[in-house]
Amino acid sequence: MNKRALITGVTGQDGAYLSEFLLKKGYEVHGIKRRSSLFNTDRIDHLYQDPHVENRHFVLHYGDLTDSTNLIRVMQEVQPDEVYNLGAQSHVAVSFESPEYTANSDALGTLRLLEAIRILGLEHKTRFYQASTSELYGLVQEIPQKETTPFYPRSPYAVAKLYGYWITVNYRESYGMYACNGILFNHESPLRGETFVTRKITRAIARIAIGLQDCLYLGNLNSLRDWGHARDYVQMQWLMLQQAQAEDFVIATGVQYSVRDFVQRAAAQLGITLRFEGEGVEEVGIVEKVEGENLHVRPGQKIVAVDPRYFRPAEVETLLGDPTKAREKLGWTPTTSFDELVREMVEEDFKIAKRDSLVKLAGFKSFNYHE
Ligand code: NDP
Ligand code: GDR
Repeated sequence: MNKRALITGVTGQDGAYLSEFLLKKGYEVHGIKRRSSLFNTDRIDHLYQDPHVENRHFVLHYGDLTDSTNLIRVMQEVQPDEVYNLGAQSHVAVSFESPEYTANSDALGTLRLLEAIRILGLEHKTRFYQASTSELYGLVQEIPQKETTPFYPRSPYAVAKLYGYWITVNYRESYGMYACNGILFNHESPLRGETFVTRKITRAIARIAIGLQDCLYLGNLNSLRDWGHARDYVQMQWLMLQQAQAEDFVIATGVQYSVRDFVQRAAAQLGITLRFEGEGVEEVGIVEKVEGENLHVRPGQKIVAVDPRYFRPAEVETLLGDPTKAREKLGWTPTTSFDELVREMVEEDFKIAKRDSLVKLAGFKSFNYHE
């Protein structure tokens, strides 16, 4: 019998990569998706199987982490061997705007799933993965951060995820459940949501190069992050559920770059050399040299500026992970370098910008988000 997995957040970045990964391993994959007024399955449409087909391996269920009865019903129907709780209001800045909803979905949502497993008597069958985060470290107490580093969350998102972390540990210790936390540092890809900084940068740089946008407005350029590739990281989510005993692991690359570095590397991929000058809210990114062909930028042009709107009430200035435990116990090392990650993201966004430009030339309106 094929193993059965249930994924919350199946329509998100990690949900898409994990579904693909598990399907290749022969799993029957069930995903929980939210009802939305527009289609929200772009990232997994290539995996979709018509409901009229028999023996489907990929099945979607409507649901929401804020709805216990729904979660219990889906859990009962699926009887999963493995649950991956990837669903969350995952945007740190947005969590300051919607703290209560963030707590409901990210903290209580985790509890609801664990309880659903327990209520249905699945605690010795179903293994549980919780998408924990480097945001737990917040105001960092130790550099680099590892499994034993104390937490100091700095946003409603991180505080909600702190509850998710500890309730997962608590159910493991209280009920003998196989439940574990992956403390994942930032991971990105061409599927990353457009309002996270990396994707916002690669999308904007591509659009500026094509002539669809004039300037990229960002918040804290000094912020330091340990960025990996989502494709590498979902493998770890699976591997963590295949061990003899449930344990928590940090997943990171062990290398750190600033937001400013990311912008420069992204521009360089298209043959644009960027120079930053000025300080604080006055800092700007100016084009120094253009080597790429047919680009709509010229030396001296300002294409990056700071907008304090994107500053956060409390910032996480620096994150750097130590993945030694994952390497030693799970035999894992990330395979995608920072430059490869940036290249892949810029290439994909350049293709999308070209397509948008053709749409515009043909007289149709194209989209332009600034968030
Ligand atoms: P995304 O924001 O891309 O995806 C989040 C998913 O959760 C989407 O499918 C979203 O649905 C779904 N969702 C949101 N709210 C609810 C809800 N109330 N009920 C059910 N589903 C909901 O996140 P990622 O894929 O990047 O991240 C996956 C998980 O890992 C998240 O929990 C995130 O907090 C955590 N994490 C992510 C890291 C990263 O760098 N990417 C690092 C560490 C942790 P919809 O598509 O409808 O919006
Ligand atoms: P983060 O990711 O908060 O680390 O959370 P994000 O890409 O949003 O921010 C990273 C850093 O960049 C700074 N920044 C900006 N961020 C955004 N979004 N937009 C901007 O314009 C901008 N300018 C500067 C931020 O201040 C921050 O310091 C992500 C999410 O995926 C979480 O769900 C996950 O838990 C953590 O990564 C690990």
